[in-house]
Amino acid sequence: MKVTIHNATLELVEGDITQQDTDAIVNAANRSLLGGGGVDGAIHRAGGPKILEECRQLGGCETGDAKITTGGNLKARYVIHAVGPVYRGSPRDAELLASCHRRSLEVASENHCRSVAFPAISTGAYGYPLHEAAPIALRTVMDYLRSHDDITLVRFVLFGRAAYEAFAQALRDLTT
Ligand code: AR6
Repeated sequence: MKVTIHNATLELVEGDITQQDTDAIVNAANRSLLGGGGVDGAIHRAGGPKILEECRQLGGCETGDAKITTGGNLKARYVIHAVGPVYRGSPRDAELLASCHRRSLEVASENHCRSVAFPAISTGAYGYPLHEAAPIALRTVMDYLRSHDDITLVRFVLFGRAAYEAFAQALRDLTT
Protein backbone atom coordinates (compact mmCIF):
# COMPACT_ATOMS: atom_id res chain seq x y z
CA MET A 1 0.00 0.00 0.00
CA LYS A 2 1.28 3.43 -0.99
CA VAL A 3 0.10 7.01 -0.43
CA THR A 4 1.51 10.42 -1.29
CA ILE A 5 2.14 12.82 1.57
CA HIS A 6 3.19 16.31 0.43
CA ASN A 7 6.19 15.55 -1.85
CA ALA A 8 6.90 12.08 -0.44
CA THR A 9 5.76 8.51 -0.80
CA LEU A 10 4.68 6.64 2.33
CA GLU A 11 4.69 2.94 1.65
CA LEU A 12 3.81 -0.23 3.59
CA VAL A 13 5.33 -3.57 2.63
CA GLU A 14 5.48 -6.97 4.27
CA GLY A 15 9.09 -8.13 4.46
CA ASP A 16 12.51 -8.11 6.09
CA ILE A 17 14.05 -4.74 6.88
CA THR A 18 17.63 -6.02 6.51
CA GLN A 19 17.03 -6.40 2.75
CA GLN A 20 15.96 -2.80 2.11
CA ASP A 21 17.89 -0.54 -0.24
CA THR A 22 16.75 2.74 1.31
CA ASP A 23 19.45 5.25 2.33
CA ALA A 24 18.80 4.34 5.97
CA ILE A 25 17.02 1.60 7.86
CA VAL A 26 15.79 2.12 11.40
CA ASN A 27 16.60 -0.43 14.10
CA ALA A 28 14.31 -1.13 17.09
CA ALA A 29 17.18 -1.01 19.59
CA ASN A 30 17.46 -0.85 23.37
CA ARG A 31 19.14 1.86 25.46
CA SER A 32 22.50 0.07 25.55
CA LEU A 33 22.70 0.03 21.72
CA LEU A 34 24.72 -3.15 22.16
CA GLY A 35 22.42 -5.51 20.30
CA GLY A 36 19.60 -7.87 21.20
CA GLY A 37 17.00 -10.14 19.62
CA GLY A 38 14.23 -9.46 17.11
CA VAL A 39 14.91 -6.92 14.41
CA ASP A 40 18.00 -5.69 16.30
CA GLY A 41 19.60 -9.15 16.16
CA ALA A 42 18.69 -9.53 12.49
CA ILE A 43 20.27 -6.17 11.57
CA HIS A 44 23.52 -6.89 13.40
CA ARG A 45 23.73 -10.38 11.88
CA ALA A 46 23.14 -9.11 8.35
CA GLY A 47 25.24 -5.93 8.71
CA GLY A 48 28.29 -7.51 10.35
CA PRO A 49 30.48 -6.49 13.32
CA LYS A 50 31.26 -2.95 12.15
CA ILE A 51 27.82 -1.74 13.26
CA LEU A 52 28.35 -2.98 16.83
CA GLU A 53 31.84 -1.43 16.89
CA GLU A 54 30.32 1.94 16.01
CA CYS A 55 27.48 1.46 18.50
CA ARG A 56 30.02 0.98 21.30
CA GLN A 57 31.26 4.53 20.67
CA LEU A 58 27.79 6.07 21.04
CA GLY A 59 27.36 5.66 24.81
CA GLY A 60 23.81 4.31 24.68
CA CYS A 61 20.62 6.16 23.79
CA GLU A 62 17.63 7.40 25.79
CA THR A 63 14.17 5.99 25.19
CA GLY A 64 12.46 8.15 22.57
CA ASP A 65 15.74 9.13 20.93
CA ALA A 66 17.78 7.79 17.98
CA LYS A 67 21.45 7.62 16.96
CA ILE A 68 23.13 6.72 13.67
CA THR A 69 25.87 4.35 12.49
CA THR A 70 26.92 3.28 9.03
CA GLY A 71 25.22 0.25 7.52
CA GLY A 72 28.17 -2.15 7.50
CA ASN A 73 27.48 -4.87 4.93
CA LEU A 74 23.84 -3.87 4.45
CA LYS A 75 22.51 -2.32 1.25
CA ALA A 76 21.42 0.69 3.31
CA ARG A 77 24.13 3.30 3.86
CA TYR A 78 23.09 3.94 7.47
CA VAL A 79 21.37 2.29 10.40
CA ILE A 80 19.44 4.64 12.66
CA HIS A 81 19.14 3.00 16.08
CA ALA A 82 15.87 4.13 17.69
CA VAL A 83 14.79 3.22 21.20
CA GLY A 84 11.07 2.77 21.62
CA PRO A 85 9.25 2.44 24.95
CA VAL A 86 8.45 -0.78 26.77
CA TYR A 87 4.63 -0.79 26.69
CA ARG A 88 3.15 0.00 30.10
CA GLY A 89 -0.33 1.17 29.12
CA SER A 90 0.34 4.79 30.13
CA PRO A 91 -0.03 7.97 28.01
CA ARG A 92 3.75 8.40 28.12
CA ASP A 93 4.08 5.31 25.87
CA ALA A 94 2.57 7.14 22.91
CA GLU A 95 4.75 10.23 23.46
CA LEU A 96 7.91 8.13 23.52
CA LEU A 97 6.88 6.05 20.52
CA ALA A 98 6.13 9.21 18.51
CA SER A 99 9.39 10.76 19.69
CA CYS A 100 11.61 7.90 18.51
CA HIS A 101 10.02 8.08 15.04
CA ARG A 102 10.44 11.87 14.86
CA ARG A 103 14.03 11.70 16.11
CA SER A 104 14.85 8.98 13.56
CA LEU A 105 13.66 11.22 10.74
CA GLU A 106 15.56 14.23 12.12
CA VAL A 107 18.75 12.15 12.25
CA ALA A 108 18.05 10.92 8.71
CA SER A 109 17.63 14.51 7.49
CA GLU A 110 20.85 15.63 9.21
CA ASN A 111 22.66 12.88 7.31
CA HIS A 112 21.12 13.78 3.94
CA CYS A 113 19.06 10.61 3.64
CA ARG A 114 16.18 10.79 1.17
CA SER A 115 14.68 7.36 1.88
CA VAL A 116 14.15 5.63 5.22
CA ALA A 117 12.71 2.23 6.17
CA PHE A 118 11.14 1.61 9.60
CA PRO A 119 10.16 -1.62 11.36
CA ALA A 120 7.17 -1.64 13.75
CA ILE A 121 9.17 -0.30 16.71
CA SER A 122 8.21 -1.58 20.21
CA THR A 123 5.66 -4.10 18.89
CA GLY A 124 7.76 -7.22 19.58
CA ALA A 125 9.70 -7.76 22.81
CA TYR A 126 8.52 -4.37 24.12
CA GLY A 127 4.87 -5.44 23.96
CA TYR A 128 3.21 -2.44 22.27
CA PRO A 129 -0.07 -3.66 20.70
CA LEU A 130 0.18 -3.35 16.91
CA HIS A 131 -3.20 -1.66 16.51
CA GLU A 132 -2.16 1.03 19.01
CA ALA A 133 1.37 1.51 17.71
CA ALA A 134 0.48 1.70 14.01
CA PRO A 135 -1.52 4.98 14.03
CA ILE A 136 1.06 6.67 16.26
CA ALA A 137 3.97 5.65 14.03
CA LEU A 138 2.12 6.63 10.85
CA ARG A 139 0.77 9.95 12.15
CA THR A 140 4.22 11.00 13.36
CA VAL A 141 5.83 10.19 10.02
CA MET A 142 3.04 11.93 8.08
CA ASP A 143 3.40 15.09 10.19
CA TYR A 144 7.14 15.09 9.55
CA LEU A 145 6.78 14.61 5.80
CA ARG A 146 4.24 17.43 5.59
CA SER A 147 6.71 19.87 7.14
CA HIS A 148 9.99 18.71 5.53
CA ASP A 149 10.87 18.42 1.84
CA ASP A 150 14.10 16.44 1.99
CA ILE A 151 12.85 12.92 2.70
CA THR A 152 10.92 11.59 -0.28
CA LEU A 153 10.31 7.96 0.72
CA VAL A 154 9.37 6.37 4.03
CA ARG A 155 8.71 2.65 3.90
CA PHE A 156 7.35 0.64 6.81
CA VAL A 157 8.62 -2.93 6.50
CA LEU A 158 6.22 -5.12 8.43
CA PHE A 159 7.23 -8.57 9.54
CA GLY A 160 4.30 -10.89 8.85
CA ARG A 161 0.74 -10.47 7.67
CA ALA A 162 -0.73 -9.36 11.01
CA ALA A 163 1.70 -6.45 11.31
CA TYR A 164 1.07 -5.43 7.71
CA GLU A 165 -2.70 -5.55 8.15
CA ALA A 166 -2.59 -3.47 11.34
CA PHE A 167 -0.57 -0.76 9.58
CA ALA A 168 -2.71 -0.90 6.44
CA GLN A 169 -5.91 -0.45 8.48
CA ALA A 170 -4.38 2.46 10.41
CA LEU A 171 -3.22 4.12 7.18
CA ARG A 172 -6.69 3.76 5.63
CA ASP A 173 -8.22 5.30 8.77
CA LEU A 174 -5.77 8.23 8.63
CA THR A 175 -6.20 8.95 4.93
CA THR A 176 -9.97 8.60 4.42
N1 AR6 B 1 12.38 -7.06 9.59
C1 AR6 B 1 11.33 -6.30 9.94
N2 AR6 B 1 10.69 -6.44 11.12
C2 AR6 B 1 11.13 -7.39 11.96
C3 AR6 B 1 12.22 -8.23 11.66
C4 AR6 B 1 12.86 -8.04 10.41
N3 AR6 B 1 13.91 -8.77 10.04
N4 AR6 B 1 12.40 -9.09 12.73
C5 AR6 B 1 11.45 -8.79 13.64
N5 AR6 B 1 10.67 -7.77 13.18
P1 AR6 B 1 11.41 -6.31 18.26
P2 AR6 B 1 10.92 -4.05 20.10
C6 AR6 B 1 9.51 -7.11 13.81
O1 AR6 B 1 11.17 -7.30 19.35
O2 AR6 B 1 9.56 -4.56 20.41
C7 AR6 B 1 15.45 -6.33 20.90
O3 AR6 B 1 16.01 -7.39 21.62
C8 AR6 B 1 8.78 -7.82 14.93
O4 AR6 B 1 7.87 -8.78 14.40
O5 AR6 B 1 12.51 -6.52 17.30
O6 AR6 B 1 11.12 -2.58 19.80
C9 AR6 B 1 16.14 -5.00 21.18
O7 AR6 B 1 17.51 -5.14 21.45
C10 AR6 B 1 8.06 -6.67 15.60
O8 AR6 B 1 6.85 -6.36 14.90
O9 AR6 B 1 11.65 -4.81 18.88
C11 AR6 B 1 15.40 -4.49 22.38
O10 AR6 B 1 15.92 -5.02 23.59
C12 AR6 B 1 9.02 -5.49 15.40
O11 AR6 B 1 9.99 -5.93 14.44
C13 AR6 B 1 14.00 -5.00 22.17
O12 AR6 B 1 14.11 -6.15 21.34
C14 AR6 B 1 9.73 -5.05 16.65
O13 AR6 B 1 10.04 -6.18 17.45
C15 AR6 B 1 13.14 -3.98 21.41
O14 AR6 B 1 11.83 -4.44 21.33
